[in-house]
Amino acid sequence: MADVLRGRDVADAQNNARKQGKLDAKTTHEDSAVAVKKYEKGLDVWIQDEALVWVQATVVGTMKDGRIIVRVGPGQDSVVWVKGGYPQLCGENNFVETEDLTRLNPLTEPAVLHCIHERYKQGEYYTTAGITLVAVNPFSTVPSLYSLAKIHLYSTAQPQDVKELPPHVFAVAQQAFGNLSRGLGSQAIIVSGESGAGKTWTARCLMRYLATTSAGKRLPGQRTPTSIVKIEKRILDSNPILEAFGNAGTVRNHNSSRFGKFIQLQFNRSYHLVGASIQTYLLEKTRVVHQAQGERNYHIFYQLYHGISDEERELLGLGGEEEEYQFEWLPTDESQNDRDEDWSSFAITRQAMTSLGIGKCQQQEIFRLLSAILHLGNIVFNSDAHDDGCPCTIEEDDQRCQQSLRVVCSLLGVNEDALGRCLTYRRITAVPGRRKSVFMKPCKPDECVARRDCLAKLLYARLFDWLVDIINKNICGEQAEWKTFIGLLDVYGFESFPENSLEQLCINYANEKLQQHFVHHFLRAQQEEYEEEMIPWNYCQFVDNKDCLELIEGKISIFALVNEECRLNRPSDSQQLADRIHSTLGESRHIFRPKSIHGQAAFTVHHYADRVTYQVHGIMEKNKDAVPEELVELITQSGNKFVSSLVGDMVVMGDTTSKKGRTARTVVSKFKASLDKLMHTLESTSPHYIRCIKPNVQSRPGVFDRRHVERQLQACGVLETVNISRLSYPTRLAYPAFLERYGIIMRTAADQATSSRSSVSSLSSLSDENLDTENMDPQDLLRRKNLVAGGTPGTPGRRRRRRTARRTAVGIEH
Ligand code: AD9
Ligand code: MG
Repeated sequence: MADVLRGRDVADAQNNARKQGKLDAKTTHEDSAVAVKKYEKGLDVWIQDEALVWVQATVVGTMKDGRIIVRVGPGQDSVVWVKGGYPQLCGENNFVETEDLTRLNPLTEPAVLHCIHERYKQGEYYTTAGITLVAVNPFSTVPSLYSLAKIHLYSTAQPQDVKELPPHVFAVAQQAFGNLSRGLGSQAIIVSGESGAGKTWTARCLMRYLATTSAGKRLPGQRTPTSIVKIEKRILDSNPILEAFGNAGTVRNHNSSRFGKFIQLQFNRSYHLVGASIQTYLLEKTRVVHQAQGERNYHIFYQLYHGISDEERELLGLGGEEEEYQFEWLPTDESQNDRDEDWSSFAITRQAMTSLGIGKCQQQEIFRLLSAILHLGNIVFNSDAHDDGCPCTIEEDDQRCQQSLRVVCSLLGVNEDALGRCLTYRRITAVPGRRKSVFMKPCKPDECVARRDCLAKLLYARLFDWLVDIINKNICGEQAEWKTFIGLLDVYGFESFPENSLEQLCINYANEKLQQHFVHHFLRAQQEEYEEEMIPWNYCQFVDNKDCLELIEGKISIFALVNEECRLNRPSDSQQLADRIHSTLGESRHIFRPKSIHGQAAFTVHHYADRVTYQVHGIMEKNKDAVPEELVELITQSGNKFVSSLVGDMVVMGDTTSKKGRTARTVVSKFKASLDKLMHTLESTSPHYIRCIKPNVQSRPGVFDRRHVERQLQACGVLETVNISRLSYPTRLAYPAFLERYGIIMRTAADQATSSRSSVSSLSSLSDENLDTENMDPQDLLRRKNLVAGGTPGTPGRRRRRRTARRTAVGIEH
């Protein structure tokens, strides 16, 4: 209570200053703190620093021109002149390493950074920031942090006590589960953060916690039914499979998820976990055929390569006992440790597949397909023939290529000539007059390479979808069985590379969508609610990214222009598209021409997190994602049933419609539709947020790069979240419920006879004089006073909150 009041002092001063015209309407909390207090001698302040971002200093005096003289450094020996209004106040509890950022006073950027850093030094990786949890990645295993004892601690706490326990991902999971089991409907936990920040790790912890605790929610002595144990195991087993096939080592993260994932954990009426369903988003297919410098292909290829037995190796065409095959698409600079890890991970992946109903035979089919994809990468084309004016062919003089060709054909169940023809010729359909004529045109060498890559990407992407389908079939509960769910969202973090293409645009667009969800559902909803209720409220500035989203996905937007260019189906011209984007959308303050991009067609988008420059070259081809019909036909006619079934129902991504009458949609259209659906699902839940923070770019334990952390805190709006949470009332009650609980303090029955709203108003201004102290037992009096100060636990879910708020004019401060 005292902390909140101190926080309010600053806010009150802000309001007074505003009334007196000293501050404009948008001045933030911390600005006001600076404006209302003079830089008195001896005052502790934060000043900006090149290396440490913010350092503490003490005011020595002020100059006539407004500059302030401060002393900095451990011995307070270095004197610096800084501009007035520039340093941030340290406040009374400047050295507090609180586990709840809302208690910081004054709440400033340096204080938040300092607090998180100090906690990190003490091995405290979780900090509460209003309704979000800030999770700093330790980059080292801390077993005690996720032990069964920890799970027990959080799962056995009473709902009102969970918030009193140290901040933790388990606390978030427990709150979500608590809400669910109190009948507050479905919940969602949205995990965000940049690549390598720990989203997937966190999602795994949440899954494990929820699976373990929901199994434990039985009466003492009652055994967990075997069917439930099985389903929990299967749900957890989906992780190693998805990570093997969808994660890869990148320069930012050795286990980077190259797809987005939303998992719904389904609960029945008794709040037992009865199933789950997984939705995946936009797998990065290109990685199968192209790995940037220092990056790896998907883990499963390495696991297979290092993990299978010698007999299997022969069968899969991966080389004999002595022979080490080299694969173009398998960059290998692994140490023995990596090999051992691949070997043991492969055993886990296989075991997980078996647990999920993927039998030995099907596993062999999968491995055959993976081997075929690796061999496809070794097929090369004879460009000399093309230079001599002859059709380009598969290289005949290259022994490795020829061997790979044979292995590919045998594993895929296709004919060598047919494959060769599909890769080196393209079908042209012309309709002169009314007669349709079809002829085959030889491809140029780079076209042949593109067709080979296209085939590999197609097979891998279809295999991934097939796996997700199988997993879902084996873990999904009967629709009639489950009533509510807890959704866990783990999507790729915001990305900005030296070269960014359609993948980054989609990934960053997804992050914009999530940011908007956050802004809408917490920041804005809360502000609007207070305005509606006419509850005293201090204006708090926050960044709404609506305009940026409109620029990307609106009616006239980047996506619309890219789609239109693809529909026109003319030879792609990057410069033309870039010019159209700039001339049509140039008015938006979120897009501009990049300064230096060496003559390349590009555009820069100012995202909520950062500015990113996208190269237009290749965007249209990626958006069409066209698969030549000949390749699909080849695979459909394969003698291998597993392979042919993968493309059985495929709509050919040409330009317009398939033979089956279904429209082949572009990548951005499909991605937008799937995200809209996701947002719709999230709308129906009460959301919880976890912001993962990467303490350094090298992924090292014990290193806290303050500038890197500061940038992430700013980008995900932690400061704004804390500010709003701190200025707001965390508990809401409907008038009748409030009276039911606190009405006993009223002096007479007559007081309670008025409307519940006015009774509540008189109660909220209760002081000692209003209490019927004369006839009261002193203990009772104390208890009643504490009741008023203590508030009530629990925060209702979003929907209920909105309904309740309309009938509530009182907020109680904890
Ligand atoms: V990406 O956007 O998929 O590239 P994530 O998912 O945010 O990324 P991930 O969860 O994969 O990052 O974490 C990166 C690595 O950090 C993990 O492989 C672990 O080695 C490490 N990590 C993350 N969180 C923890 C933790 N709580 N304790 C220990 C952790 N190590
Ligand atoms: Mg991940």
